[in-house]
Amino acid sequence: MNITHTKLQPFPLSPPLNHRALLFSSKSLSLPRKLKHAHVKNSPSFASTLYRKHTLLSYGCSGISISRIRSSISGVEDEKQQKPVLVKRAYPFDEIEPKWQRYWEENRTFRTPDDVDASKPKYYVLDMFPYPSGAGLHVGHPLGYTATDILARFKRMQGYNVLHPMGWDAFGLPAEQYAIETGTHPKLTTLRNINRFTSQLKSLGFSYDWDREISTIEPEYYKWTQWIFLQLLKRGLAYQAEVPVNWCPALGTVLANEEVVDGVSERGGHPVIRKPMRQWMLKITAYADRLLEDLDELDWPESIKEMQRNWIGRSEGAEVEFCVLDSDGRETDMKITVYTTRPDTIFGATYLVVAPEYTLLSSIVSIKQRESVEEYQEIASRKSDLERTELQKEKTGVFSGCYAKNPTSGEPIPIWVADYVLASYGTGAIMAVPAHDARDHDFASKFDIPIKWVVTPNNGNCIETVKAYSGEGIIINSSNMNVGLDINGLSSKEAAYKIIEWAENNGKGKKKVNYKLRDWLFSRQRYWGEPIPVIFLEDSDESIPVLETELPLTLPELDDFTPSGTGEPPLSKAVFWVKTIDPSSGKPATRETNTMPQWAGSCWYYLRFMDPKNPNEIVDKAKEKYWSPVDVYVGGAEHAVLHLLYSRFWHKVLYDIGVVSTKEPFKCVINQGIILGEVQYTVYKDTDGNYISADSSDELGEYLPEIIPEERVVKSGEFFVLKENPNIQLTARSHKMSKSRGNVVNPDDVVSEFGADSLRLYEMFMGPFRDSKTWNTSGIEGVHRFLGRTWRLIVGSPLHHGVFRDGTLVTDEEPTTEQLRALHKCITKVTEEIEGTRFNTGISAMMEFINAAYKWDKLPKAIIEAFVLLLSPYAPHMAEELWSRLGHPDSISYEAFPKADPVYLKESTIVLPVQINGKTRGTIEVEKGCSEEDAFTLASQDEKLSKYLDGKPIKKRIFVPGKILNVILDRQSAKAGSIQ
Ligand code: ANZ
Repeated sequence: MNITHTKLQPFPLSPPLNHRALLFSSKSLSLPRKLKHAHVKNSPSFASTLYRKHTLLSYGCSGISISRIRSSISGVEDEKQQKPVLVKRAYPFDEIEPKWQRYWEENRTFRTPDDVDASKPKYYVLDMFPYPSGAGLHVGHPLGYTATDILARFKRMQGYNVLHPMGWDAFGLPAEQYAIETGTHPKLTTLRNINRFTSQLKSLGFSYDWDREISTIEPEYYKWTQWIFLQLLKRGLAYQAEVPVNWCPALGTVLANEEVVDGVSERGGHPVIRKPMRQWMLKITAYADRLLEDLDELDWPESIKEMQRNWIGRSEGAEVEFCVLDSDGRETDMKITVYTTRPDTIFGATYLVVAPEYTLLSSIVSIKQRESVEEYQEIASRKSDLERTELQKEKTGVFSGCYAKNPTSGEPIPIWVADYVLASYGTGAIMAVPAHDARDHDFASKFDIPIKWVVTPNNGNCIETVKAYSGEGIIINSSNMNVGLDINGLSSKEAAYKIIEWAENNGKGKKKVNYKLRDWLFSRQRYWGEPIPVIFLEDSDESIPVLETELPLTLPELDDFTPSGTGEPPLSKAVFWVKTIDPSSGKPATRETNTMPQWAGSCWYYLRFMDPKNPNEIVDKAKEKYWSPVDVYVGGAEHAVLHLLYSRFWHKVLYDIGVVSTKEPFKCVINQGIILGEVQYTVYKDTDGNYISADSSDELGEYLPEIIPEERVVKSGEFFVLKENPNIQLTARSHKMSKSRGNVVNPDDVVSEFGADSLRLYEMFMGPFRDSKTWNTSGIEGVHRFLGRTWRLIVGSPLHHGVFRDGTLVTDEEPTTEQLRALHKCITKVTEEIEGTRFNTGISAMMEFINAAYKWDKLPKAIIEAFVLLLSPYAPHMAEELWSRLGHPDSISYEAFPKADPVYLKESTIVLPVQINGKTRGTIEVEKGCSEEDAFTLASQDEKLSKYLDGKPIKKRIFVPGKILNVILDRQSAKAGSIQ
């Protein structure tokens, strides 16, 4: 959505400009003073930018909209002097912002020195670094980035050494897909996108230390990603396995999960099947317990911690062996081991189920059933795990033709094949207890398998219902003295314990802990990723790690990025690169052609920022010790599980090998809320074109929706209605911003219209940082007005030709108590709200301050300087400019953040109304507990009140402490006195 539409008029009172008049009158304009000044300053680039802007403006060139010009018209200083009026601006953000961005860049203001002064406290504040997509920055990005920038600037001003870096998660699928379609090398596309992102980020004034910029695609960086892989390999934490992948025969390629939608390829809609292929796996499961336990210590949102706990999914139960029977019902040597969390229900296991991929399946299936089993396996191979479990309403399965013996009851039970059992969890086989497990109940009911009740609720009620009873309780129907087992009457817990003990004593099973967490599938059949540093000997296929000294193993150049068609990754086409020699044996070998997943580079980038250019080590020990852990890590909730879990896993491995000094990488994680598109109002019409009120039908889908502009909408009570017909209710909804809906807001447009400070402020002011919020253009106008008011308070209104004068309006006066009170209240609030990441309420406090300051006659420098310091983390460009106009030669960025003085926070005085003969004649400021006598003395000294009191006889005084002083004059004696 292009936001340069006519709705944007922050100053609706200004007369609309006539475009032609503007074109005409502007040509005669001389250069603005600022522009001349720029020449004097020997700053040709600045001057030329201004000159370009000036001319664009003068000639009404495209690129600057009328609304932009309108929006910059503001309080005119002298109406009479208006001719020829061109442009009066709210404040000159378009000059200030590039000026200070250039200043920061030239002075490397935000560089964190390489050698840190360890005597100072540190603060490491990190954004989840972006994937530089072709779409450029989205308004969602600056939400988190502004918050971290405020924190970084605030902490710098509080004397911390701040590490606030930015980099690029630059390997990824879109660049590769684009390469396949257009032949453009992914590196080119990626670098182009990085450049665009960089200039966009710079235009927002973020205080990143750009000297530390890293990109995961640079060999100097991925050298260390590969190094970590080798450390994992050395410790047995990286291994190879045959794992099912999404294979698309039509495209001849393996697809990532996100490229498969409803069982077909996203591109082309071709069927996708699950096919086992050799893959690299990382043994994250070896760290499952630690990943779980250490969550407790983290200052992370509870919701994320819970998601990680569920993802790890620790489950305690038992493995129990069931003996397979031959066709005559005799025990064979074959055993099926099941995993169960309810060993107490084992007497109720009336059948077994194995997953379609169960390895022993082909040896147990009967000849008669073979064909149907194979058919079933083929169908199941096309389904994802999610489709087989959560999404599958109707259970499916096929009898294997074979039986096993329930080891406790001794009864033969059928073995079924069903896809609701996953090969990848537990043992890939289950004992099915239809009376007490809902899935088994559905299945048994459908296939007419006996249901045996073995648990009753504690109250002993009859439980034979149409549904499974899955709770715990008292065991029934569970005794077989032939095997020495009687668990009847025991509680579920006691029974489970007894069954495990029995199984262990009889060699039939053992206690077992399982995790939902799977080992991490680490291979991708892709070009645009880090090469995996392993070679295979041609004669034996033995895998050999590349020597650490040979890293980085660089990605070879390729012209053809299309899949090979055989499932071999695109890298296999780089024959010159694939063929190699094993340096230790001299034997011919081939390189691994799978690459690493995108997660790899983002797993550890926070470490490299601490020491980004170190060629010899992943990170210098002392630097790591100083900067670790990341103090605040801000990003989207979509990374709650995978990225954050993978990083924690690698970090723990690095901790075990002594590379890092902390057990956890990120002390505090904060998720910013998402920004939804502007509210869309929809009105509905029937086929004859008549409006239908949204409340008159439950089936609005049957009518024709029409999106209408806000101008045609008015609020009526809780609802929105058509302005022209208030009987017609509308629907008002915010949607996720997306290209297809056309509701994407481009931050560049907002910056050119209102300036970066306004965008920063608006994103922080939209609502609580962690909540979802709806974009609203008039909201930006509001904060932009606040900034304009702040500017005009301190600098004054523009001169008639639209230029603001130099310097400020501040005076050297001593601040009054009232002013100090307003300031220190503001300091307290802004400080507390930044610390609590409640940025929106911090802004409200500054707005209150500006409102109060507009009532003052004088603006003491001390007060205004302190306010500018408070404003600087939020609106750094304006703050720098004001700071410099206040006479400071250096950047505001390292000035001390103001501290509130408690003296001014105490509400120690009150304003007391004073009445004379019952009529309020004025007020006095008194101490809270002030006595009647003191109040009266103050009233008599007050300039205004003394006129009424001077020398007059007083009949009585009525004093209500803290509320009022009423002085009743003695009129009689006054009259008598006058006669005398
Ligand atoms: C018998 C039983 C009786 C079960 C009962 C549950 C309730 P969690 O907690 O998720 O670990 N199961 C085991 N392996 C499976 C697999 N590969 N695919 C699908 N289901 C599997 O769940 C463990 C329970 O899920 C196990 O306990 C097993 O069913 C099933 F009243 O065994 B139970």
